[in-house]
Amino acid sequence: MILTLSDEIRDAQTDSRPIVALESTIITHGMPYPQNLQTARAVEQVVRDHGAAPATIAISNGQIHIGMPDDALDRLAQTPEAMKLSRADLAIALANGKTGATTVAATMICAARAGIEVFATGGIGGVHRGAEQSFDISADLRELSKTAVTVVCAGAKAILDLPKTLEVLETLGVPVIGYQTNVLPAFWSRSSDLAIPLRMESAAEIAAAHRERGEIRLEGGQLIANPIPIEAEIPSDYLNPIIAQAIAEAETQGITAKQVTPFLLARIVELTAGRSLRSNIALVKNNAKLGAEIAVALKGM
Ligand code: PSU
Ligand code: MN
Repeated sequence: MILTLSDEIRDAQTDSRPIVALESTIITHGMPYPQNLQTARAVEQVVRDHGAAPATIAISNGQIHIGMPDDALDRLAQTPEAMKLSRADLAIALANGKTGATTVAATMICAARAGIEVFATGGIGGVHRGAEQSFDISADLRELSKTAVTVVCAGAKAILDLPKTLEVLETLGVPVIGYQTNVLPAFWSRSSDLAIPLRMESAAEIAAAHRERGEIRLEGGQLIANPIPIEAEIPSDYLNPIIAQAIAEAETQGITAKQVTPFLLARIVELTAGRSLRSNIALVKNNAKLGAEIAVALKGM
C-alpha cells in the first residue's frame, strides 16, 4: 500500500470522523524554519479544536504520508532541499524514494486517494504576471478542475496576475466561492478589486454544494476564497511596491519555474521585516478553521 496513514488519521477514518488535508510545500518552501514547523503544528491544532483530524501530506521512502507524526514533521521542516512536488513529479518521487513536499495540486491528488474531501492551504498557485510571455501558470488551477476536493484558501497570492487567474479558473469550470465576500481576497489583503460571482455564508452551504457535485458526477473541486482576518491584513498600498521589487529581483536573477513562488515569498518576508510571514501564518490558521467546519458539516449530511 502506497498510502501510510498516521494513527490519528487511521482512527478518524475507522470512526468516520471528519478529516482536513493540509499541504507541505508551505512548510518546506513557503516559510523559514522554525516558524514553518511551529505553524504546521499550530494549524493542525486549529483543525482539531474545530472537530476534525488534520492530515498533513508529504512524500518519503516511496510512501504518501497522510498525517505526519511529530518527529516526521520536525524532520521535513528542516529539509529545505525536499522536492516541491506537483502532478508532474509526484509518481517519480515515489518511484525513486525521494523526500518531497506536496503543492496544492499534489496534495489534492493524495487527499482524494485517501478519501479526504476538504483541504485547507494558504494561497493557491495561479497565473503569474507576465504569463503572456513566460506561460507560467500553476498546475494547481488545472488540478482544481480535475480532482474532487474542496480547497479553502485566502484567494490567490498577490504576487500573481489575479484577473488572469480568475479567468483561467472560469475557463476550467472551477467554482470560486467567496466566503462571506463578493470580491476575491488577495492573500495578505482582504480584498482585491475583482468581483467573484459566487458567494456563500456558511460551512453548511459549502458542504451541500460539494455533495451536489458528487450527486451529478461533476469532476473537479471547489475553491473557497476566505479573506484573511482584519487584524492580520497588510494594506495593499504598502505591499504593492514591495511585490514589484521582489518580482523585478526575480527577473534580474533569472529565477524561473518552481523557484519563482518560493523566491518571491521569502523575499517579501525580508522586505516587510517579517510582517508578511505573520500574515501568512494567520491566514492559514483561519483557513484551517473553515476547512474543519466544512469537513464537520459534510459528515453531518
Ligand atoms: N500557500 C502559502 N505558501 C505556499 C504555497 C501556498 O501560503 O508556499 C505553495 C502551494 O504549495 C502552492 C504553491 O501549490 O505555493 C504554488 O507554486 P507554483 O506557483 O510553483 O505552482
Ligand atoms: Mn509555475
